[in-house]
Amino acid sequence: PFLASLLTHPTFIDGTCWTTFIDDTPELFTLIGSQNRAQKLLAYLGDLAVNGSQIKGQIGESKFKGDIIMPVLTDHETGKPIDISEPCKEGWRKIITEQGPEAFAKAVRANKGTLIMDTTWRDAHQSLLATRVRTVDLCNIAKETSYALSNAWALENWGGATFDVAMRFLYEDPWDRLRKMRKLVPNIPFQMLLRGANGVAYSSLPDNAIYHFCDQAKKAGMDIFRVFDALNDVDQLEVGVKAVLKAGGVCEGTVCYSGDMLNPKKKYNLEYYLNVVDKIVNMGAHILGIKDMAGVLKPRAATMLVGSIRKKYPDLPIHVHTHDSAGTGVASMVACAQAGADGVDAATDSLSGMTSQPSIGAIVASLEGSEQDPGLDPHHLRALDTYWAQVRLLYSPFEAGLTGPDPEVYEHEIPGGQLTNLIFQASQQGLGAQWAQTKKAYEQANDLLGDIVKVTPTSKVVGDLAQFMVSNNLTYQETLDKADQLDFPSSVLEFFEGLMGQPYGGFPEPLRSKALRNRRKMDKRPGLYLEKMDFDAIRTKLREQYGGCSETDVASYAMYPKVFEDYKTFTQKFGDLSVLPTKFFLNKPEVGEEFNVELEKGKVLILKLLAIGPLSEQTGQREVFYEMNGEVRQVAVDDKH
Ligand code: 3PY
Ligand code: ZN
Repeated sequence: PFLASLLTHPTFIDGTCWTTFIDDTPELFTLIGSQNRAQKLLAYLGDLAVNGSQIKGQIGESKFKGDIIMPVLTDHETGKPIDISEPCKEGWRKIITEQGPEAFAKAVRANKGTLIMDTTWRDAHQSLLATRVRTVDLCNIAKETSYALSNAWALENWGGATFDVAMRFLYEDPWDRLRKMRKLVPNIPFQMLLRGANGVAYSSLPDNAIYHFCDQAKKAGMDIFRVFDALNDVDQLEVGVKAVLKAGGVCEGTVCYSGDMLNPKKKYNLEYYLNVVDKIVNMGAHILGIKDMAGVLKPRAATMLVGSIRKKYPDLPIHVHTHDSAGTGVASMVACAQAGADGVDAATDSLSGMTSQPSIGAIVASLEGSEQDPGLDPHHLRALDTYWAQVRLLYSPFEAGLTGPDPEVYEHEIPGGQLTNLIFQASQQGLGAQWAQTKKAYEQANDLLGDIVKVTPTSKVVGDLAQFMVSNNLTYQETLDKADQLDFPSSVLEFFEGLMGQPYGGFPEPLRSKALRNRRKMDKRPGLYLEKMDFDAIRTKLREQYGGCSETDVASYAMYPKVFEDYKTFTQKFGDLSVLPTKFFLNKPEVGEEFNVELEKGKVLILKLLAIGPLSEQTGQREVFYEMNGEVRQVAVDDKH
């Protein structure tokens, strides 16, 4: 019917030239666009109906497939619902946009209470749900969040694994996510996690790629950049810090906490940390971050570490991050607050605990009425959490099946997100019994590598070596003895080459040389060896390949060339799936079930699965019939069973 209407359109019939035709009849071309998009969407939905979800890491279907009930925030005084038709305007971001990063740093330092950064939009789901929470589910609660968390330090909502996973597994543009969130939450600062000279990738990139990335991120709406280096290599860290400062962002220069500084037998002690902090301060970071990625910062150590830094640097804002793996997260964050931290991290209750951040409700309750009271309304927090409780069930196919705290983390020191992944992998491969062995191997692998700081990407190095030892049945001693013959995982070799920077105390020898054999050894930061990234060449390539590209596409390609190309190939076939409600992204629709997809504002498709045809022996395909806005549409789908 569309083609018929096009061919019989008077302008078409009388042969007026095409450009005038496009200008004069834009409605027809929006129609072409949405027809095209609708057809692509149908290709995905047809595939889903026949084969089920193909999303990597998904096991089974969502536990909850109902309609999400949205929370209503009420005003305490009037008892009436708060009008959220427009996002809230009050919040800490105003200081950043109106007065700049230094003013923000001063203001959070001068603030009496301890502020909370909510990590629900990044680290919480990275740690519990394999980073799979989609843009639509973040945006759907964004306006309520802008009110309930208007006094928060920030929302951590980007960076870390979200960048890679958005494109690789969710077929979403991470920049598009950022821009959408920004529109809906103009008042609360956004904070991201930047892996220093690695950007948001897994090993070092040329310096100009980091500068380009930070500049684009700042322009797209990012405010605060938590910059860390996985080895606390300050040369590596400095690349990120400088790039953030140049872009005009708030720079949270971060030291990663490892081991147990109260244990005199351990490698990293107070003196070590204070030394790294001195260097971060000298780089000109606005804020000091302490990143306890494994959740091994016990309350007494927290008091000593934060207290010592506070004493040495009375004006330096301190922001602490932890994971609740051992169950001590609330106690540690309370200790940090009492010792003088200006901000601590927490996650919405339903996405908190264990490998995620400690519960926001629990921290707020613990500090309530004290000098450190974070100034958040517990009723509003709980209202928000009713949303997240439902969303967690929607994403149940990505649960790792964690059952409780793991105090053994003090020995193996596996970071939160990785701990979830490793547990998940062990249970998937039926290696439940081997899990204990993997944890032990992780500890040994860490020792073999010289007791390094472990967080992305170095945590992957230790994890890969541990799995290598388990699967090849290698003891600690055998790994050392046979190192010159073993085929080590590539991440281990990259680490030994120096591609992730220099570990404190140097590389372990003779293991490094034995493992590397003839490979290069870099003894300075890798950026000094890498060629500048040629951005003009990338722009030309992407334009030729895709008929156009944005500067944020260029940044995505610079971080993850292959992942970006795969993502583009996918969207060319299936369109932009970020508009599809998660229920119908992850689960087979029921025959006869009607649902809506808003392709763009005001352009809604009403869809219903009508039938799935029989398998054709010749083609191996099935016809799938959907009703789309009242018309029957069919799509041929390969049956992958
Ligand atoms: C990341 O780099 O993704 C992390 O979350 C490190 O903790
Ligand atoms: Zn974390």
